[in-house]
Amino acid sequence: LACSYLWSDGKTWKKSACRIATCKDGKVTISAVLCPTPEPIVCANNLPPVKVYTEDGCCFHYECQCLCYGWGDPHYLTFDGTYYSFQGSCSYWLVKEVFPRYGFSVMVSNGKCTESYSTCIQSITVFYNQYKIYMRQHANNIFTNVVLVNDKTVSHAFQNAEIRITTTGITSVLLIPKIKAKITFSARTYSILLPFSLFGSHTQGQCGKCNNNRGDDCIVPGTRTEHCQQMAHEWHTKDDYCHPPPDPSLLPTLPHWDTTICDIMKSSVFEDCHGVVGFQSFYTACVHDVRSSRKASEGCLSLQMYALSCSQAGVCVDWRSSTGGICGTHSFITTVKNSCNSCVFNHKFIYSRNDFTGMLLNRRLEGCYCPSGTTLLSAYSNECVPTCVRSVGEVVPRFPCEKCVCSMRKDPVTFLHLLDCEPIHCDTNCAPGYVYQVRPGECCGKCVQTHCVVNLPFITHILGVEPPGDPCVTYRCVRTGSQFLTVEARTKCRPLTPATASR
Ligand SMILES: [Ca+2]
Repeated sequence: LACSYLWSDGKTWKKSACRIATCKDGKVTISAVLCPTPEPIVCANNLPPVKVYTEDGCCFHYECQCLCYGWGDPHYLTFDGTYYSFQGSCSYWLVKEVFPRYGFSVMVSNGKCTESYSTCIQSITVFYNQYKIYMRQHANNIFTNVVLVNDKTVSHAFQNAEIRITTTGITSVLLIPKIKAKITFSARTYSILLPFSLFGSHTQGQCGKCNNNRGDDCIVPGTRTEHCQQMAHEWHTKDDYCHPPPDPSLLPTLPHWDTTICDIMKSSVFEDCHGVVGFQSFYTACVHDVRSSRKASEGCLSLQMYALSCSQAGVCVDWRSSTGGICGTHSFITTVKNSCNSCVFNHKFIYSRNDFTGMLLNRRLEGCYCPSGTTLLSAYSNECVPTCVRSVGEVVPRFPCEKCVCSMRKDPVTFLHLLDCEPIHCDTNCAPGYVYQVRPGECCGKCVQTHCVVNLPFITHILGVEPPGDPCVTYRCVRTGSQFLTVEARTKCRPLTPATASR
C-alpha cells in the first residue's frame, strides 16, 4: 500500500524508540534516529566523563562528574579535583546551592581526633528538602556507622520515596534518585557525587564550584582572593563560633617517619589505575598523615580514598592485602558473616529494578558481599541465603531442621523472592513402650521400643507391672535383637488328689 494515500510525501513519524519512518515517493523507509556526534571532553578532576543519554535513550553526550572527597587529617579534593588540607575543627558547608533549586546541601563536622592532636572528620549531615540525614561513626569495639534521618536512628536498609540508605558493611551510602546524588560515609571519610547536568556551576562551599575549572575552587566568598585554607574557614556554619585554624606554614615541621605504606599507591598494585586517576594528592595526604601521627596505619585512609577514586573511574583495586595487615582485611566488620571481597558488585543494588538501578551499576564499592549464588536474607539482615530464583512454592533445601519455601513475598530492596523458612516440627509423642530418642545428625529422632507391650482386652500394659486378671498367667519380656517379645506363661497346677487335699 502506497503510504502517500495516508500521508503527505516526506512525512516522518517515530516508528520505535530510536527509529524513524519516512513516507517518500509512496514508500515507507525506516531509518535510525540521527544523533549529533558526541563531543569528547576532558575533565579537570581527571575522572573519565560519563555518557548521559537523552530521555528517549537514543543519543548521548559526555559529561564530567562532580565528585568531592574528604578524608583523614582532613584532606579535600574539590569537585574539580583541587587538593588541599585544612585543620579547622568546626562545622562547615561542603556543598550549598548557589541559589535554592533542589533543597540540597551538605555539612561536615570536624573535631579533635581521639588519639592524636590532629583534626578528624566526625560526621556529615545531608539536607534534602524536609530530610536531615546525619551520619557519624560509632566506635564500640567494632566500627559501625550510625545514620539518623530527622533525628531518628534508622537501619542500614532505609528507603522511602525520596531517599535510600544502605551499607556495604564498610561504607554507608545515601542515594537521592531525583537529583541523582550519591553520598558515602565511612570511618573519617566521605564522598559526594552529583551529576554535572543538574549541579554544574551550581555548587559552592568547601567542595568548590563544580564547573570543570580548578581556577575558581578556592576563591574566598566575597573577595577575589584565592587561598584554599582561608576559603575553607569562611564556610563555617554561622551558628558555630569558630576560630580559624593556625596557618599551616607556622605548624612544626613533621618528623621523618617510615612512609613505605604510601608507596603502595605508586606500586604495581595500583598499576591499572595509574593511567586513569593520578595518585599525587592521595600520596601527599598519606605521607602527611603517617608523619603527623607517627603511625603507618594512618595512611590507610589515603589508600582507601585513592582506591575509591579508581573505582569511580571503573578500575577496581584489591589493595588491602598488600599492606601486610596494617590496613586490615575488613577485620573490623565482625558482624557480617559472609565473605568479604573488595571488588565485587553489591548485589543489593544490582538486582533492584527501580530508580536506584542505574546509579550504582559499574560503580564498585569496597564492602562485604554475599558469595555468588546467594543473597542477603533480607535488606535488614546480615545473613546470606541461596538466591530464590526458583518458582514460587518450591521447597529449597537449606538446613535439616528447617523447611524453606520460595515465597510470594519480595524483598523491598532487591525485589527478589524471599525464602520463607520455618523449623520442622518433630513429633515426640511415642506409643506406650516406646521412647523418643534423638538421632545425631538428623533433625527428628525416632520412637524406639524399650518395653514390651501387652494388649489385653480393654487395657494395654507395659511389662513390668503384673497384669490383672488370671493370677495363673504371667508375662515375660524377651528381647531378641531390637524386638521385644512378650512371652505368656501359664502356671500349671498339679491336679488335686484326696491325699494332698486332706492335708
Ligand atoms: Ca571549579
